Amino acid sequence: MATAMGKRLEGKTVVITGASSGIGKSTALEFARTSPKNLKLVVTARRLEALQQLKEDINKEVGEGVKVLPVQLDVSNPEEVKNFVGNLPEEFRDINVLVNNAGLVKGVAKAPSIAEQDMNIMFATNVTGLINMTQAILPIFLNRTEGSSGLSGAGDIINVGSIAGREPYPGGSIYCATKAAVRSFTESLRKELIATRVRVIEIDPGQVETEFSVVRFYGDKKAADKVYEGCEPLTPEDIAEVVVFAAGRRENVVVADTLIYPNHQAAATVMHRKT
Ligand code: NDP
Ligand code: 8X3
Repeated sequence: MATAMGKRLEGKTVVITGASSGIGKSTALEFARTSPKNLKLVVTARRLEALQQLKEDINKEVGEGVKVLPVQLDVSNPEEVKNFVGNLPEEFRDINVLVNNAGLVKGVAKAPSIAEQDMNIMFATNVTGLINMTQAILPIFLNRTEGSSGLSGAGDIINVGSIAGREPYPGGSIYCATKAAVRSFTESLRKELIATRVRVIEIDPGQVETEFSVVRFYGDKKAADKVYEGCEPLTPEDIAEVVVFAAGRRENVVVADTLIYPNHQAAATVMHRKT
């Protein structure tokens, strides 16, 4: 029997950015597991092969009730984002949920030694990419008339921020600034959309073990592994469960803002490690 959450998600179309790995990939799987009978998932990222594998994994696990569409999309490319909705097959265009998850960090350099290229890619992906995706999909939400509330519009924008957006730390100035920008944009947007049924949701994870640190250290897996030494980070599934929980609430409930730590963490820079 479907859970209340599963029923609420039934028939929806969900777009996830950054679904080739980590939190985005787990979020796609969690949506499929929660509402396996009738769901459409548009999974996007730059690595198409990983998305195709994800589609196979989902259909193997939950069957064909979940229609998965892998779409190669670089959110840092404004033209690709502009063409995204128009290029979707008709049956995937009536989007209900946008999970703005694609994001990355590059390096631990401090000013004045931060590489311009790293700065640009972080802003273009984490900030401009997220805003462009939101602007591309929001008109679909605003055109929707739903329910007896008298308010127009419906849909969920779920932005993956970070503890880094709340608490800047040395060696993360650009990444932290991008996530603070996400936080600020999200809060403005929620206020701008107050007369609609669109829900604007921010989910801020603490430390999660994904490819995030491997990307931060330019592919150096040893350096990445050190980040998690002596502690038990969150898994991407832990965050995926919260994303799906937020999307699966009754339409009048907005899980506006959530900070999720592993047990050993109490701030961006306060962590207990076993020695
Ligand atoms: P991963 O590196 O495992 O996943 C990042 C995803 O983003 C990948 O699927 C990657 O896909 C995608 N991505 C990166 N650049 C682009 C781009 N230009 N266009 C489209 N997709 C892109 O890391 P996480 O799962 O940890 O990261 C997901 C989100 O969670 C990020 O926004 C991150 O900032 C945030 N976060 C992570 C935390 C952590 O500790 N791991 C903590 C707090 C927040 P591809 O390379 O195929 O394009
Ligand atoms: C990722 C968390 O603290 O490594 O957003 O920047 S942190």
